[in-house]
Amino acid sequence: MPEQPVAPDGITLRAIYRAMMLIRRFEERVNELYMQGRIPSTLHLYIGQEAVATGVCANLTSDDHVLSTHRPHGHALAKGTAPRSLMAELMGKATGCCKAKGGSMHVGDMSVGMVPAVAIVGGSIPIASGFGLAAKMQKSGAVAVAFFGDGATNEGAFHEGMNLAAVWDLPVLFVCENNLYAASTPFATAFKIENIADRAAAYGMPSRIVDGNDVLAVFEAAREAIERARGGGGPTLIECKTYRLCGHSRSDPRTYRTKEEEAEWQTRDPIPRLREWLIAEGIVSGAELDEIAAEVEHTIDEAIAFGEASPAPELADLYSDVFAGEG
Ligand SMILES: Cc1ncc(C[n+]2csc(CCOP(=O)(O)OP(=O)(O)O)c2C)c(N)n1
Ligand SMILES: [Mg+2]
Repeated sequence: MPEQPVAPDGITLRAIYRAMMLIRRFEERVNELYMQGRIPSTLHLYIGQEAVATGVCANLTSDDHVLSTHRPHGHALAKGTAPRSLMAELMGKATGCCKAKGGSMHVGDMSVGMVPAVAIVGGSIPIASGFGLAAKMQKSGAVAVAFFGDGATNEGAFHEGMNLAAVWDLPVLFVCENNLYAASTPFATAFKIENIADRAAAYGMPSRIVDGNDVLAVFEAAREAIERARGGGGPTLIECKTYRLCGHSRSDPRTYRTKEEEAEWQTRDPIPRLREWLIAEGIVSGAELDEIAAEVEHTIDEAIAFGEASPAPELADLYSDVFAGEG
């Protein structure tokens, strides 16, 4: 039996499977609720990319910080945000993780190190370097992780954030989720290079390319980079090659990609892939994985019931938690 990866807080392969299932089913249910008008605003779903958030965050503790994007639900859940408070936030309820002031694109929970997400493409990258600088100055031993898409690496903020982290040897992990599209723009029309990881050399930073649909490959690459960062060895760029199996946001007809391409990536779906491997290696039985899935479903049912039963925010709280030192 292969050795089970064990993260700082004892996360095992079962927990990794559970985390991926939670993200997948949470978002599938959220999408249904959205279509029924029970969730306002808009949604950018993470379906297909679950192995990235899960594999990276399994190496983190709540003292480490995660910076996310307009597509943050998976990062938030993987970092330990409670499903019920995330669901309530998406529903715009006072019990939400940001008391309804965040909504889908700004979810976060500082108590678990999930910094409220930044929906400006590339915007989270220099902020991660700022968290890394704070950790270095405070000698806290914490790391900061920035998740971002391929499109973000063509923003100036990517250059600034990467360069500062490199010259100051900051404990930061830059995780590019290259899902081959920035909204409807295909990778090949926006890049003259094949691998975004190549850009790390321009900052004197090590890099890795991993199969972003293989959670164990992501886990191992992140573990190595995070160990180096914690030991004072500076930042790393990890490029995870992946694919979003859903549309970019609400009502995306996906005319910019072919049905054949989608079908091909469907065969590489990270969740059935892990399931089949766990069963084939005799690590976890199919029946036990089904039990995990049922337990996940129960957690989501409970989160939906909690969100729906929760009150809307009070008008009197409109300005609370908005300015430091007030409300
Ligand atoms: C600075 C900025 N420009 C444009 C947008 C609109 N926008 C939102 S998501 C997105 C595509 C981002 O692509 P990528 O970084 O590859 O992330 P993905 O959506 O693929 O996860 C764009 C252009 C934005 N939010 N911020
Ligand atoms: Mg993209």
